[in-house]
Amino acid sequence: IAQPLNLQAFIDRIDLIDEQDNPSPFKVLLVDDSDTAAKWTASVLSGAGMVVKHIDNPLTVMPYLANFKPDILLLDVYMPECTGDEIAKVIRQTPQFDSIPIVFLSTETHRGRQLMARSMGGDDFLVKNMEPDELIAAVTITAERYRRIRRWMTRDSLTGLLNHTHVIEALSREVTRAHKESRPLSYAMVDIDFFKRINDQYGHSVGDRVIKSLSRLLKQSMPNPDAVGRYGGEEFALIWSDHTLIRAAQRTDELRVLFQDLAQSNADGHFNASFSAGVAQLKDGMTAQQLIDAADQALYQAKAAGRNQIGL
Ligand code: GH3
Ligand code: MG
Ligand code: MG
Ligand code: MG
Repeated sequence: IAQPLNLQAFIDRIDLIDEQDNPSPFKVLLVDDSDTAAKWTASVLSGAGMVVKHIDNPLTVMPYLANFKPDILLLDVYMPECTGDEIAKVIRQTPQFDSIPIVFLSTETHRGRQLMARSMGGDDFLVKNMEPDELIAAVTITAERYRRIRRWMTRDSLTGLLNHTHVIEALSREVTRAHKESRPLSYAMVDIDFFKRINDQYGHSVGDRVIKSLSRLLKQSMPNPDAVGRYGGEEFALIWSDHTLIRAAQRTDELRVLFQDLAQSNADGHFNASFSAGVAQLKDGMTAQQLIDAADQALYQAKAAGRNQIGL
């Protein structure tokens, strides 16, 4: 929604995004045929708090990218099985690994050879035997930058919650897991009541603040902050992993009570807002889309029955 430039509204927008929920240590996947070189690199980086996994055969890198999920890949260039740039080229052809930064770490000092390696998809080229501080800084800068980019790709810019695409992806993963492990899974669709009225009465920036206050509440109250997404404008998705329908409904109702009691402020004072939610539990053979549709139906019931309540 377009708004006139307003510095406070702009600052309000960034504070949620910059909030890093406990940044985890960087995971480094180190590919080097030399045990001695790898030991040194690993000890320097783990000394700086990073988690390092070393493999010596570049041909085995793919499963490690998928399972270890490194924040950064440190690649030697000259190895017996194939060169680091050959591996970089293969990795870059795999869309799911395109956002993993690749840093070469080699004895190669020839500029042309370094550039050739980088043209295969490398982000940086470090020459071995550098000072420990320099190595730590170079790895941190690149890993941090990519982590920020990934965050922007998956988050909603107003609230910092998972965006529409990524909350559905998270739900799909949970649906697969729930079917495989025969665990309960519930899903709630939350929608703020009479939100158009809030916008019309107090203006869109007050409306935005209401959305942000609910986002904060949901993020703080859910067991896992990545179980909450902004599904749409004033609609939120809650993934209740391992929750039966009744338990998920109870917990969503607790959130409803917390939200209705939150004082929302406008220019003249305070007002209260509320939400309705529809909750559904995954049944045998159901897809993520069918679960969302079931919750949507339940939400419709809650709205029709008078709002500020949970539909089942
Ligand atoms: P109901 O109780 O039936 O949900 O009524 P409602 O007014 O909330 O109905 P509806 O869901 O149709 O309206 C949602 C409104 O939310 C429409 C849109 O203008 C507004 N909206 C969507 N995204 C944003 C946003 O990011 N900021 C603000 N301020 N308003 C938004
Ligand atoms: Mg080597
Ligand atoms: Mg709506
Ligand atoms: Mg609404």
